[in-house]
Amino acid sequence: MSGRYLILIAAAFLTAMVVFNACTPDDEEGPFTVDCDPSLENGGCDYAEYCAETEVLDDSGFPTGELKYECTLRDTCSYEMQDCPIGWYCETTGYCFKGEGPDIDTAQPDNNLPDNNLPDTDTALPDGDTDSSLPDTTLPDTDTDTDTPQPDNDTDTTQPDTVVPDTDTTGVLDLTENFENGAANWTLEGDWQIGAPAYGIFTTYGGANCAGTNLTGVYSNDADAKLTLNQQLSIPGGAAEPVIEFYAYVNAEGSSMIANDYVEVLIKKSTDTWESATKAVFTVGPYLDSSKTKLTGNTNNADATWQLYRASLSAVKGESVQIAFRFRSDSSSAAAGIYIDDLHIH
Ligand SMILES: [Ca+2]
Ligand SMILES: [Ca+2]
Repeated sequence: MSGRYLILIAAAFLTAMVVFNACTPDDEEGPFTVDCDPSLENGGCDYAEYCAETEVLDDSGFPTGELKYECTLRDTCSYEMQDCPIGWYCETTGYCFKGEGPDIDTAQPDNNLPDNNLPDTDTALPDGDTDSSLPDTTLPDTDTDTDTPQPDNDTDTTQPDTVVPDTDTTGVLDLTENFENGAANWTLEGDWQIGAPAYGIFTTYGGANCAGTNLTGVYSNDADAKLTLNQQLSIPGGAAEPVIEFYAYVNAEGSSMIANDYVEVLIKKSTDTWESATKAVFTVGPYLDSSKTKLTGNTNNADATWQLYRASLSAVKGESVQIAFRFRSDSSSAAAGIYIDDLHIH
């Protein structure tokens, strides 16, 4: 290559350098000005700053479509108020950070609902929603309390119970009657009396009083008389078996084969008459006829003790019923009678 060519090449190179430099934007104004790097943690900015993304404007103030990143001071905020712009949350340091923020509620598991940047304040409610500003529409109630007066067994009183039906009726019924308050709760017909027995067994099962078919002598012939509990009973409809149980002294003409004189327990639904009422069938009790519905026998008084009798009320589950002890006797051969104490319906 000759010296002339070398000079020409050098001249062309210098010319190109001048032109190139003239067209290169300087670092302060150019579209690729990078004060921070968004790929770095916090863009490489100070803690009180964030790596802001802005569009580069041209000399006339119009967006060029190019982006630049600059460390920018964060907004200050109140952690309690969470007063950052939408899409930002207030850190405990008092600076706004982008995002939804951590779940502030440590007492409840997060049910995957977004926190909406609001601090969660519910720590006592059983709903699984950590964001107290959102209604609980996701999680079923899981409370298992046994309150029964309310149709809703939800312990969370701020929300309607729309998920779990109330099947909890256990414990509604727990009636105990020891007859110590006299006849306040009862309607007595015929031979029925409440008081201290002065005949037959001469003692109560407990306390001073019991109920009985004439407490001072033998019962009447041709009797048909009820001892009726005045109140209506709501028999639970749940899984538990409702029962009626009581202690009785039995001394009445009859046997397992035939009940000449007897007491039966009638369970009357609102649609029944006393004649059509259900008769309790006893599973426990020594002096019963073969139908297990009539207390009778022991006229020789060989067993002068109080004995437990028990019958299921499952046949009237979920019903409102009234209970009566019905005493009937035939036309002859009376005896000491049938006494009742410590009635328990549950
Ligand atoms: Ca008693
Ligand atoms: Ca008789």
